Amino acid sequence: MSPQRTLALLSLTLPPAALASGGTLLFFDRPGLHPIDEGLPLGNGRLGLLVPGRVERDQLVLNEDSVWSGWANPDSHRPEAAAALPAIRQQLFAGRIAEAQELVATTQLPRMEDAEGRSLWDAYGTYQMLAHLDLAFTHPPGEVRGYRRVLDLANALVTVEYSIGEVRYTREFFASYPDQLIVARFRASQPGSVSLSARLARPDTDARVSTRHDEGPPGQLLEGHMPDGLGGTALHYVARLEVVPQGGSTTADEGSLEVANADEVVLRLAAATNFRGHRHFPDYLGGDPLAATARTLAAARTRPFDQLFERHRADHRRLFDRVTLKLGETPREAAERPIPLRLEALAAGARDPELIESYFHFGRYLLIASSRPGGRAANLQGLWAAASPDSDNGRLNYYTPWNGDYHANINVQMNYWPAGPTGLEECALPLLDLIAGMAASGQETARLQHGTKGWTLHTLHNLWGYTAPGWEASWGHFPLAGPWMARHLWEHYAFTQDLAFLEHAWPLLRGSAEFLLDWLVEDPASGHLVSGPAGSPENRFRLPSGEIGYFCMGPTMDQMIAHDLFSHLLAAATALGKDDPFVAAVADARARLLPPRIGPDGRLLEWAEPFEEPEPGHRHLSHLFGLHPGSQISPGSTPELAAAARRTIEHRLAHGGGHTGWSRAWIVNFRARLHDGDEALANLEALLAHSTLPNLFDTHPPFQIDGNFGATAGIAEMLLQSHRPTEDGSFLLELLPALPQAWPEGRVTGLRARGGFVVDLHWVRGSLREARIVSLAGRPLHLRWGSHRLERPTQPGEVIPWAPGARLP
Ligand code: FUC
Repeated sequence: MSPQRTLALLSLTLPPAALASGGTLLFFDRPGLHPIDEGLPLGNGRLGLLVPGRVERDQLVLNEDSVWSGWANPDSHRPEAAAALPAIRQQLFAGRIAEAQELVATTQLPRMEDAEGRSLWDAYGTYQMLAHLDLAFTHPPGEVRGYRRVLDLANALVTVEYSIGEVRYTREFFASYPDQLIVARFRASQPGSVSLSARLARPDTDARVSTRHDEGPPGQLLEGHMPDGLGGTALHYVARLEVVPQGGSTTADEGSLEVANADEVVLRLAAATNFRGHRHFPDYLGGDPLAATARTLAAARTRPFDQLFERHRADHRRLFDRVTLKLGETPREAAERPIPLRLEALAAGARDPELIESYFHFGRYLLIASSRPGGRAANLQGLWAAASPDSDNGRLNYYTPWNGDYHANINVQMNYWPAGPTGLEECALPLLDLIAGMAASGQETARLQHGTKGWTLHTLHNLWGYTAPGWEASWGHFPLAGPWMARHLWEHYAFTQDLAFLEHAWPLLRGSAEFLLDWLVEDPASGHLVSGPAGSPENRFRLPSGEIGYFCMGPTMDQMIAHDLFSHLLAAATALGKDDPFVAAVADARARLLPPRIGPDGRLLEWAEPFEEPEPGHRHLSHLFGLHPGSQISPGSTPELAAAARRTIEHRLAHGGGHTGWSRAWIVNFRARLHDGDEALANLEALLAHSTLPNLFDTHPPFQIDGNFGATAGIAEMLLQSHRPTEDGSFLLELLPALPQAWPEGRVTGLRARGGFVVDLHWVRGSLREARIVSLAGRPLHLRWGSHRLERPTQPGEVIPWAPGARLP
């Protein structure tokens, strides 16, 4: 905003229609300064936009989810790694941890430079924003009044409105999946009042921007190639903008597109790269993004704005409207305040159940916006990255925190926790593509690095199929990331009951189990099968000598992941009627796994022994994997382990745990699985109070989207759980298992349970008033609410009402 213009921050009251929208409108009363922290996100699963909404000069951030630097690195594996494994294992079994770690460091990790001196780090690359869309508006002189910015989650629409003089200005933005476009419209309450200039820019890079004079409306083309980190270039990216004014005059010069005194202006924006998809390992590039974007814009020219919007709205609502949620009433005056003020009030102790509804809807919205078939899986920032000026030289730095990659030791998995429970399994399809890609390159990691069959990866994964260990042992070496990813194949089947999908996924599940069977070794002391050399993601322990260790044989998380994958493989084999020696070998191996153990202080052991912890409040709670997302531990089936899990959480929290957004979100899920409803809510509120940016994005810090998704799943887990398998191949549906006292009355519709059930719940005074279950697949139904149970067969499509608590006082 220019200095001569002061923004009158009027406190606006939303119109009654907005209040009735059930927590799906996010309201802000001022523009954003920082695009990531305050911009309003839009996305069609592939293209993303952040709208700060500044009045005079706005800088929108445009993303395309395959915009990555770097390239596949053929030297990331260590051919000598497998041969060193027996020695490392022997040292670890003998307690010679320092020695073993030394050997891990010298034999198991990639070299940071290849023979030609090229850096591994540069070749790994980074996800980055595509471009800025710079907009400059010309207004008559006068004060800005009545500013509001709204993200309408139900319609996936951002609007910015303000008045200057007698004129009310409106901007609308959406990102369309059906038309693969970003669309904006600028209007004013008086004719001839829209004057703006628009410009695509990718500063401090070699991107070329040119004004187009070919067919169609005036437009701009931005294109360039990403550095491959090996001295050349790789990915080809393209963005095309066109401007369609009504009335007024338009000038298109090489700098920008200018429209003066129009009644209305529509912008259409297409973008693409030549990345062909994760499954195309190692031939990732192909196709012509110049032609593809030209085709996209040409197709859109046949549709007026309203039609483009209607097609977008219908597509979005088909997914978004599947779930409704009512957790309570926030006092009207509080509910009408802008989101940042509501977050502040919550941090000061106010209860705001409608803000939690909004946060839940926002999580579902973000998954729809960042993960749709045809696009990439949601990365660490979903798909919203923004370059920012480097403090040293002021040039734009395109690095995205943690490379904006796929971290597979909690983060990318957490992104997909809400998909099944909140009715968005289609949005998990890009993840299933990603897993197929991981398996393709991860076969090399299994063979070259570990000397095993099957496939796996470690902590890091980029667009170029990186599956070798990361470059530091303490965080980068995590061979059980593969089986953890593979659990999502089973989850997709569990929610959808799509047997054809399971058949298709079987080779990947089997490949993951093959890796495990080769990787696990017998502990000479106990005879159990253990994983190792292995750590507990990113955590460390202290040896009696004072030395810091990370590796042991049989850390709890690895054992639990192996148990989980083997269990899913066996369930899949039953569902598919597969009964062969391989399946028998998996059953045998599962029975021999070192089980979870409780340490002398009543907590679950994280490593092979109760080592001292230098950081007792560590953000990862890896050894609780069996409680969530796994199902090895539950209060009903393993009460002692569940009690140990509770003590583990309390110990972490007492030492400052839960301080990153995703860590806090995971704790919400743990507490829900332990049926500790009040504690689940307390952690959810802590997440909103301490780890949430003004635009509701989760912050690590900085922005990391996993916490949004993890907490959305956590809210669903408080209301419905279905992780416990039953003997007849179905699942136990636990209704309202972790309802906090602060939500005595509420309603949820459209939650999904494993086994193919749609669940609506209505509760009053903390008691289930009525449940309505739709059985999509005809699986046996096992319902539980408190001590009440219902067990019965079902038919596909059958609707089952249940009102066990109706007679309760
Ligand atoms: C994991 C975490 C970090 C961070 C990074 C992206 O490795 O340990 O806290 O979230 O991923």
